[in-house]
Amino acid sequence: MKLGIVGLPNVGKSTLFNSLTKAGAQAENYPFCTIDPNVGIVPVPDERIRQLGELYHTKKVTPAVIEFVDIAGLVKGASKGEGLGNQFLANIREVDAIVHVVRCFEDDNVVHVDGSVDPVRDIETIEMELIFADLEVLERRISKVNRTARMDKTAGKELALLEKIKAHLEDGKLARTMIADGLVDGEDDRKLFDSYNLLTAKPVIYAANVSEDDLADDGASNAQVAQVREYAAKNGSEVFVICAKIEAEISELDDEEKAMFLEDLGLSESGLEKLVRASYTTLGLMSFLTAGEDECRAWTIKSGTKAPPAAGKIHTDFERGFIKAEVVNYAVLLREGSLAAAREKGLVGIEGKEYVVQDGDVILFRFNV
Ligand SMILES: Nc1nc2c(ncn2[C@@H]2O[C@H](COP(=O)(O)OP(=O)(O)O)[C@@H](O)[C@H]2O)c(=O)[nH]1
Ligand SMILES: [Mg+2]
Repeated sequence: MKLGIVGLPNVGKSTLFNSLTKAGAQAENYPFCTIDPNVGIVPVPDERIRQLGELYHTKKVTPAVIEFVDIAGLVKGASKGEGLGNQFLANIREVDAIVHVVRCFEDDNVVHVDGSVDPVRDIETIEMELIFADLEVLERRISKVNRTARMDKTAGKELALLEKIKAHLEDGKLARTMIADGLVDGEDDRKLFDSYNLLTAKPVIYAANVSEDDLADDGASNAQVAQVREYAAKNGSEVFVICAKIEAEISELDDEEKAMFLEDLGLSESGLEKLVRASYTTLGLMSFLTAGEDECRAWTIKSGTKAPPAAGKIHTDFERGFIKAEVVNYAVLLREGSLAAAREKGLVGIEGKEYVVQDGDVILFRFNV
């Protein structure tokens, strides 16, 4: 899963990105690497695999990971090539979801590109650029389909869809609200819609970057956060409140110091943990687990995934030769102390191809290739 961090300049994107990746680097021996300075692999904090690791005295505990990309250069006019313009837009096309950082903190030392703090105006500035970029994609497609429309009946149908999306965007609306509003019907249209890979069709999580003082009550007393929440609710998106500056400080601490620091601030979790949770819900994701002496590991899947494709996450052979899955909830396994003990009590399910994997399932796949 790949998340792109976007927003106007000076809103705290890099501060957030750096603290996310640095926190990742510190988390024990979790795999962490920086592919390039703007891409970081961040482990998904998961208490469950740590506990399973203890139970199994496992050699290696491997969390699920999220890839974050710090996408700089989005300014007014980006879709027309201003700033890093097109390069920036190409980077966004590759991500599964967008974390849109909006400035909700006052600080005279940090210049705002538009002179004042106004989160909804800022969101609209960015989303307008994304809409413009999508309109270009649509127009290119429309002229291509137009050329074949006379010979090809399905082209006429696609043209109607393209014009419908175009009109929606020209109204200043985001493509993803078409899905929510039921404006794309039928499997064929949905497939086409997805194939355009529109920027404004991607799920968005708004990260309201507040000052330290607004953190404890989750931004409840900050009027600007309320505006962001109202805006996000209209297009069915999540908001999470963060203080990038505090995250940067937290990322310097070890686990014990971190726990004390968070408690002092009246918080139960760090911004990273909140962000991971928000992105999981937004994308409809969850984790299943594998456990053993060699490795305890979390694997990310979409909610509703059946056992064979889940097995395929581990290895294609597991999916191809799938026979059955032995499944036990992680908490049950921890309580019983071993898989054998859980089996004896009949607490391990033997599941077939139609089994829908649940969050927190510990699974042993049986396969034959
Ligand atoms: N007061 C305050 N300053 C922040 C916060 N987050 C970032 N900044 C400052 O804002 C400036 C721009 O931050 P940066 O992360 O580089 O912004 P980017 O352009 O969006 O990547 C830097 O001087 C940061 O120290 C915050 O939560 N509170
Ligand atoms: Mg930056």
